[in-house]
Amino acid sequence: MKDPKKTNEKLDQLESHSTSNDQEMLTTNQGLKINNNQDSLKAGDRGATLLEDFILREKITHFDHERIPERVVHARGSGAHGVFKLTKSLAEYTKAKFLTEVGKETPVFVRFSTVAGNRGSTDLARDVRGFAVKFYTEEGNYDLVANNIPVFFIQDAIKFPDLVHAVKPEPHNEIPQAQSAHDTFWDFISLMPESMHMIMWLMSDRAIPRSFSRMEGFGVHSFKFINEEGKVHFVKFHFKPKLGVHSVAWDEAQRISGVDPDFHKRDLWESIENGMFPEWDFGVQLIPEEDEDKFDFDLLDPTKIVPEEEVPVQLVGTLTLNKNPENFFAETEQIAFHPGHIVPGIDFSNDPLLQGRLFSYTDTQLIRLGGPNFHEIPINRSIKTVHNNQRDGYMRQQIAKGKVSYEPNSIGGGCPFQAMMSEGGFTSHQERVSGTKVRQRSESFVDHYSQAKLFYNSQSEPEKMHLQNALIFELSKVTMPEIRERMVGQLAFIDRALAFKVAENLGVEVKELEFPNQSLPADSNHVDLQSEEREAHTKISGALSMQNTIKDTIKGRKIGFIMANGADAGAINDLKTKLEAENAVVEIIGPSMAPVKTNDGSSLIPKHSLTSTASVCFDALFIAAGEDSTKELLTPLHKHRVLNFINEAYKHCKAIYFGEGTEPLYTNSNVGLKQHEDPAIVTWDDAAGADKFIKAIAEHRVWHLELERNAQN
Ligand code: HDD
Repeated sequence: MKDPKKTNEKLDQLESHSTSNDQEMLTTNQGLKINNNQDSLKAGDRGATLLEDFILREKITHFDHERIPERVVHARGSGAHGVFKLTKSLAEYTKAKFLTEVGKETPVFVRFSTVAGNRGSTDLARDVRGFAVKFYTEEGNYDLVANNIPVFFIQDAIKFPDLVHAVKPEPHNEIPQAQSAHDTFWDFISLMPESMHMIMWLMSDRAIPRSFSRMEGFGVHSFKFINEEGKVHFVKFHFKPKLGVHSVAWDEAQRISGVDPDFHKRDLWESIENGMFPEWDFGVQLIPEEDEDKFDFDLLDPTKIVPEEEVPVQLVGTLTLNKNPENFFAETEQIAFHPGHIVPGIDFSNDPLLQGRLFSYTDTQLIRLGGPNFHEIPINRSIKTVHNNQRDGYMRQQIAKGKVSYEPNSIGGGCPFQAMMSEGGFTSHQERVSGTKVRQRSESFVDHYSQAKLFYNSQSEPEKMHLQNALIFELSKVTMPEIRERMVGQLAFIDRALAFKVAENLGVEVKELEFPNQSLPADSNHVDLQSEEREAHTKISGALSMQNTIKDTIKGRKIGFIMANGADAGAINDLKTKLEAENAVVEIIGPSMAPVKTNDGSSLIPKHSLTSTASVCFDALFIAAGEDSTKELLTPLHKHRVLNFINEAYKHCKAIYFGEGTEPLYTNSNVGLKQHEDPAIVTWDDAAGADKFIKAIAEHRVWHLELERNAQN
């Protein structure tokens, strides 16, 4: 565990805006001390309230105006402060200062989010996760407004409102919340072949992460790096979690949504409070400008990845989240990201999705945060002082001195003056462009299936099965058979076996699709989106399967210790010490919240009871040793609950360790019915039990035994 780094330049700046009520008296917003905050001012103690009561009026008025519009997408979010540390200089490729000086630390604020649900929706929705990073650099704010999926649904920003309208709750009845499993979403998707690659990711378990700290982040678009000499490289940005990429099962996600809908928010908060700071390697894929056309896809197409086998990811820095916000609204809610916040050395590509985003983000803050001065809200302020001639507007904070607010001027000595490039003045990359003004899509954007195939073919068998089941779940909720049919027609271009399996479950047939499938006027310049059968250059990419990510740590894993009176204190302490030495979190689950008396007479205070939590909230279970404890757990009052706990953990392929004397629990549960070797089930007779348990937890799950384990349910 590390010590939280208490200060950096951004946190110091925020501190100057912070207040504490500690030892202070209650006041009005005008600083007047309040003597009675319990009663309004009335004409007699049973009489009407007086309009004169300015204290009541102020309090109620402020309350009435407490809400601001939630984000139109990415409304539900969780954020944290942290630091970005550069470990390898990128000076050869970019002049951005925070990417050139090895060892340099840049303060950051990161906001994770779901996309479709409203602010109060569950963390566990099947959805893309936002991964937005604001770097407070010495050259101004740089925002990397990323997602946990490296591609996007659409190729052109003009389709974004259509996409969002399709996925959001249907307009006539506002159903369903935070779900893509409904008619309008799949209607749109089935008519948009360009979304197929993204759909493969969205239907995979990547869309139901175990935690924010166990998911990747991707800048999606190709951006540009420009070095001191003006040389250009295309760049793709990556964040790779040090804990590996891991997800929960869909069945689990649905259960967690009920038991703890703040599961991801809580995990992030508690990890940071416990000093187990979430960390990511920051990496880049670099492509010299002259190699732009060397791929079998267009680098400007946001529905494509650059396979890591073709361009390796170079790891150049570490992102660490080490401090929770002081105030959710002031920081996490009011932070305003924008892909257009860049610094010298970084520039945009002509990706039409990115180009449209460059308009949207400022525009949305104007309505969400109420005016043009949102950059002055403390969390949005650059650590570099702002100097320009912009003035006034709602809620202006800055007091600009002097009578000059224009440029050029002589009265103010010409200040503030323009910076030369050598002084860090930003200039856009001078790209040569020529063309006819057209409302058209490039033919190089027309291949929609080969990377969808690449993703599907790169998945392990259990991952493929989960993806297939997700499609069956989602499309079974679609009420209109013609949409289901059109969708399996799309899947047939990706994998015929997948399409047939899904179709069989939906009660529809796989028919060949006829294109064009969009209702466009005959004279439209829109290229027919039918993609001829193509194969991607890379056939399988190991980096696309979560199965291949880091499995050598149990840091931050939550282990439930189930126990009742008489549990073996020695065995509990031994295992707890071993797990905590590896930075796992041990939480005691008792039959109730009453202290558990162990066999040495000491008491352990449960954090949960069998009724207040569920096995879906834990990564692994230890059924604490002790015959008396087992007996109590098997009394009619608790038996059903404890067996349900064990059976669910078993079904979800988790590690379970049965201590000495727990055999009756083992045999009464579904684990006792198992007829196969299972490395994640550890029993009392295993001499190296603790080590085996730790290894199994690090593996995350035995997904490959899912069918066998579920056969017993
Ligand atoms: Fe966006 C928010 C990521 C396409 C318009 N977007 C938003 C957030 C993330 C992304 C992480 C939440 C930021 C936060 O936490 O405050 N968006 C993406 C990615 C995209 C993408 C990775 C494609 C590669 N977005 C996209 C398009 C448009 C928008 C094409 C519009 C043309 N996005 C917005 C927005 C939001 C937003 C409406 C809502 C709240 C906000 O901006 O501040 O402007």
